Amino acid sequence: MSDSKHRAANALAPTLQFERHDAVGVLRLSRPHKRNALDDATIGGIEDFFSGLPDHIKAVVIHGEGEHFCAGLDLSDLAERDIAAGIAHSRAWHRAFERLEFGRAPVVAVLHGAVVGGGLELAAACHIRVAERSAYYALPEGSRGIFLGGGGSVRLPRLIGTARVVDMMLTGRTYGADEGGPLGFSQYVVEAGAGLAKAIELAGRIVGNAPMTNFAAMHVLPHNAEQDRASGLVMEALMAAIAQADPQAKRRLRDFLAKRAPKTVHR
Ligand code: 1HE
Repeated sequence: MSDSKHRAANALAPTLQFERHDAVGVLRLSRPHKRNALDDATIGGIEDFFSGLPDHIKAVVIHGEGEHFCAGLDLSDLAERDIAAGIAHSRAWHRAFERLEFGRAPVVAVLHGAVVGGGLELAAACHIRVAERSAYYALPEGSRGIFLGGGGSVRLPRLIGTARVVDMMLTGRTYGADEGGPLGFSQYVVEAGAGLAKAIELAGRIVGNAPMTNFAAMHVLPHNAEQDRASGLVMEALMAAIAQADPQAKRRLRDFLAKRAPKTVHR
């Protein structure tokens, strides 16, 4: 085990576990007796994990231990919090999930069982979501008398549409994995128990990309979706020129022209 892996493993919160598959890091929410509810220590642990990601980890898979991905905010943390503490709490979630979303390594989430409240907010911050057929999505905040606080009011409407988020909050509507896939909750739907292997396979493909391409997909695409058209096109031109000037891109293009690279086929 390298020093950097030691550091990453040692720094982990007790409710998280880390395992390495070559250049893919697998982070497990590991609090199954509380259905992986996110307490302050776990949120801090997620922030620390993504802040200190060792250089040799090029993609991350995140999944949950037990029958559920994540039951959202640990409600026992909330009972006595005042307004100032509530704002600080929400901002801590924002920091952790921003580290995840705008870090160096793309993140693939494996969703199963409950993906609810803050668990759905965590999933929404990931770049790719693989849902097992048991996954279901809900925002119980409405019935608990609270509101989204982990960036969900910003990310979820962009993912599944504002009207759907409003409905989930107001009426407690839930979506299953199969209906959720085409609506944008996940990009993949797989059989029960197949999610982790699928996510590791996808992360392996991500690791095989040129790092500059992964950077552009993670950082430039979401930015361009939000800025005005003219700025987006300028940003695209700059990013395209930077990416193609990278030695990795040059090598990959030469490989294709020399018929050493795979063709683009539908699979
Ligand atoms: C919890 C939590 C939690 C379980 N905080 N302790 N999230 C929710 O409103 C979802 C609340 N949880 C549930 O609806 C259910 O627990 C589940 C459907 C996820 C799972 O049901 P089940 O039957 O498998 O487990 P359980 O028996 O309900 O729970 C097992 C234990 O986990 C139990 O504790 P125990 O000490 O009695 O064994 C539960 O109390 C505990 N537990 N979920 C604390 N969430 C940044 S703002 C985000 C705002 C939100 O996320 S609001 C949504 C909160």
